[in-house]
Amino acid sequence: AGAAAPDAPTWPAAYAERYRAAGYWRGETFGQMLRARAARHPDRTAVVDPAGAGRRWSYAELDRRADRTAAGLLAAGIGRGDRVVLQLPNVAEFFEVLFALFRIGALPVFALPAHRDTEITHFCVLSEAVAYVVADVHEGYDYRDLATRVRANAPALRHVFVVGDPGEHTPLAGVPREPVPHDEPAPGDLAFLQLSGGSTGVPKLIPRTHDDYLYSVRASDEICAVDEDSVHLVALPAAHNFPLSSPGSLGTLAAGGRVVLCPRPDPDTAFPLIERERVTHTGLVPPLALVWTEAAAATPYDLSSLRVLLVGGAKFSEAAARRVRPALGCALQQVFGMAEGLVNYTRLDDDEETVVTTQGRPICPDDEIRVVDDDDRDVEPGGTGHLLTRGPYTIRGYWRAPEHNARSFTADGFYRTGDLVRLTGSGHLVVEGRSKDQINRGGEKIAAEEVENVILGHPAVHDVSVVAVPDDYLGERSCAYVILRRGAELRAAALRRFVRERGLAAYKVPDRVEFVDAFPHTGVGKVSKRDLRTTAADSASAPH
Ligand code: J2J
Repeated sequence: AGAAAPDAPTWPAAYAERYRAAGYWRGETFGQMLRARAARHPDRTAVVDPAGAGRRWSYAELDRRADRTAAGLLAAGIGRGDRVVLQLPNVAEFFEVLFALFRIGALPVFALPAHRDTEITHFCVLSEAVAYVVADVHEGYDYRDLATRVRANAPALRHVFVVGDPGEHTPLAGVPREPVPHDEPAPGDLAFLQLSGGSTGVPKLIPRTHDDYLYSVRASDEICAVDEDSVHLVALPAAHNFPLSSPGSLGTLAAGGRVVLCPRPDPDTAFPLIERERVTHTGLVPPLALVWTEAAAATPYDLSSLRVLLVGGAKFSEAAARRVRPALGCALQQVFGMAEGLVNYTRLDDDEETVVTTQGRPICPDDEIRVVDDDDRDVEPGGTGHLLTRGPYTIRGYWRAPEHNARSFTADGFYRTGDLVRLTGSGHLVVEGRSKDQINRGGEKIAAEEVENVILGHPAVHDVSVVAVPDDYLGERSCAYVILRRGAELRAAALRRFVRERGLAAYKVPDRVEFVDAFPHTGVGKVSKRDLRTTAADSASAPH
């Protein structure tokens, strides 16, 4: 009998050895990293949380809190290798819990505040999570009620910890106790499970190790000029891979800088914080970068401390990219990254044309890039094709998903990103499109199939196809083409409500619903999403 498939496929020994020898994997965990920073400069500010009555935690304070919460989690029976779904808004406790989990070797599963019943239940069931950490109420939504409902469907879930008023659950503030000696994870162990943007019916979990992620974070610091004096504003949801690691909050903490949490990413909230905290770095998705550049022209706030604006998550148009420096007075770095690993940045010393027309080049000399046709043959130099990649911080497979892995990775371990790119002479990548069945709604990823499955659950629906429609502001919006059952009646608004009530994140609710009699088909009888997209784009640009 063959050995059981591992939860998380890993690098072959020869690659691991090479990555260690090259100094990428340094044998340090995130728990040790924070310990070292706290020892070196205990009194420097690590985290500023303007929402929580203006709290400021020093490195020593964050270190101490992580230890105490770690002890509390251990006392609750949570330990090395256990999964814990973490769903917190941009509050200081996010880092307290995160580093507590890192220290005891339990694996956070990074949910986003927008996720609802369907997503959270899936994460809990798939990961067999033993605990779920939430806020009480945020932006008018009660996460304690969500936790109660999720609990009923997730048999392995033993604890719900609440930051704030716990309701029927356990207060996070109630768990801390005196630090206790415990097992520490090894640097090669998994550190957490990140979410995949996805292109299939259910989201996949991405297993990242301390060694590989710390490398990507440290290298990002160097590329983005992050050091002890850097102040990073976390404007996007803190748990997303971009604000977490490119270079993000973890990059800033690894450098000994200061992390400022922004409760909402709008200029009215962010600009006063930039002035007050003398923010030097932040990261935005393209639609927000557009809003900020426009707002900067008339703002009374002093934004002169800003040195670098990172823009990524979706394609940033050249026209918009050109406006960043004049409007905000800071450098632009485009970042094309993915939670599965590979991250590309334009460099601070790249010429202006490169910065505004490309999505950057890989972090690491050992990031292997292939641009291939539909049959996995390399395209001509400069040609557009599918991006495949392999390297020291790119996963070799998703968590517990062997069948999916057989499709998403080549036999020799390259990850099929689903992005269509071309390489410039300087080795920079230009994102030209996408082959995966996904909608990129201003950086928020929607797997068409996940939404289609929910819509198919409506009794009036015979068939559905969800596609992207171009949009000036978000880049793309979603449109559901629906074929109703014979004689059935349904209005667009009712269908959208149905999707929301099924407990899907609001950003996945189709922006538009079109009722049709049939779908265009490809030669082999499959629904042609390409033709549907063309139809959608034509009707979007036609005068109404
Ligand atoms: C075009 N498409 C882009 C870009 C990501 C840094 C930055 C972003 C992410 C991220 C990240 C793009 N232009 N500049 O994890 O560390 C699309 C691609 C890619 C997918 C990954 C990071 N930047 N994309 O967005 O896992 O399609 O990570 O494959 O959410 O976003 O999505 P995600």
